[in-house]
Amino acid sequence: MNNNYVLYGRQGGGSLVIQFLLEELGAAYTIEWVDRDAAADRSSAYRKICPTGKIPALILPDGTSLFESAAICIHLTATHPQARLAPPHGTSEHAQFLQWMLFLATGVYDSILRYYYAPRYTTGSDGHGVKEAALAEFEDCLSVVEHQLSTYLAGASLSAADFYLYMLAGWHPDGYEAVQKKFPKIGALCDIVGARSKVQRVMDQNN
Ligand SMILES: N[C@@H](CCC(=O)N[C@@H](CS)C(=O)NCC(=O)O)C(=O)O
Repeated sequence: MNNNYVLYGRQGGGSLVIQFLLEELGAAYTIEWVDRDAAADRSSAYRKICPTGKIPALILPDGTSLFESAAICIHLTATHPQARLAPPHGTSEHAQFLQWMLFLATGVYDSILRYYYAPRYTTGSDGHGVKEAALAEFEDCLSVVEHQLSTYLAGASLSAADFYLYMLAGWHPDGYEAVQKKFPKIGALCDIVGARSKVQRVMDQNN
């Protein structure tokens, strides 16, 4: 066992936020890119690491493997409190942080998955209606965020929730430009996150 994290991901996929956080923390990690088709096979070796076959998954320095992006993010903030990527535990800002992490995972992330994987969500011959409804729900979720947002999602400085939102906003089918136009406060927050050199480095690696 080495003492590094091992991140399992796919370029531009849900591993992005984990990579942002690992970079921000200055943590030692390696990345394994997972082939989508291979992971879809229930007997693939990857299923032993992540039983859902989805990315991201993270192997912790003690060898434990974790899946579910929000859980991984929350764990990283809890084990690196000095990095202040979440408000202090037990405060109302931390409660808001948890609220947004869960909303981003179950509302925003889930709806955009339905857009990109529409045929899975219908027994009909094409997923067109599913796709349209999914995009509408994704934008509804973003408007909930937009209406509640001041500068950051939780507390007075950047938290993992802001990095998570940045990743998800970038998956809008019309890109960040559409988000900036429709959701100016989210757009301004994305500008702050996207201007960080570590985020830019990760984005370059994911192109
Ligand atoms: N709830 C999961 C969702 C993970 C997920 O669906 N990841 C996508 C990529 S962004 C994936 O691996 N899709 C492959 C598939 O569904 O076949 C999380 O937050 O980690």
